[in-house]
Amino acid sequence: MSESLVSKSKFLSLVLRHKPEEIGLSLDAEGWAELDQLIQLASDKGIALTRELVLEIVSTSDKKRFVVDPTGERIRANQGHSIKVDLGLTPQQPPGTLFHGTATRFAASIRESGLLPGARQHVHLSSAETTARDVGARHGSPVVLIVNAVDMHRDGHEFFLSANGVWLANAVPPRYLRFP
Ligand code: HQG
Repeated sequence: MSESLVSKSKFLSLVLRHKPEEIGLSLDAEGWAELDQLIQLASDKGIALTRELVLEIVSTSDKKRFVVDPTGERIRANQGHSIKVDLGLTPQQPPGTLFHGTATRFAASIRESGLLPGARQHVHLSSAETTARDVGARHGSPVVLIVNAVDMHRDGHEFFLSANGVWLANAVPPRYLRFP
């Protein structure tokens, strides 16, 4: 993806996950925005978006961050929200083991309190260790924690799978975490 598309993709993440009010956009309860309205409000702020550009971002996003509904009228982020939206996800049985990448400087606090969603709606977990390492490296020197998802699920904790393959949990108590 070109640099200009990456910056437009980051803009979409900002307004569809965190701050729609920044451009006066409204999302419905399920996180959908009207695509035409989004394009208009963005251009009012000097961000040149067209339907074609948005569709290119949606289809080439490495993590499939966004989805356009079948009518082509609405767009939303698949996960990663800090604002409260109902993605309509149903609880799923997770793989036995999941991974969470974080920075080594957070490890002591995580040992103490477990994984907390912080600003986001969920804690993000990966089925692949390599993905988790990349996520952790965004924050600094990475460390990958192993989540005992089988026990956690058996004990009644819910797991959700986002449309783009990210495992989500409300929190992960310390007893289900293994540190390398
Ligand atoms: C850490 C990207 C101290 C947590 C990625 C993480 C992901 C704690 C940071 C998605 C803690 C939050 C999400 C505790 C958790 N004490 N630190 N008790 N509990 N943390 O960015 O998981 O590119 O909100 O380990 O691919 O890094 O945006 O979450 O380091 O899927 O599409 O607090 O963002 O996707 O950081 O990343 P974040 P994350 P996109």
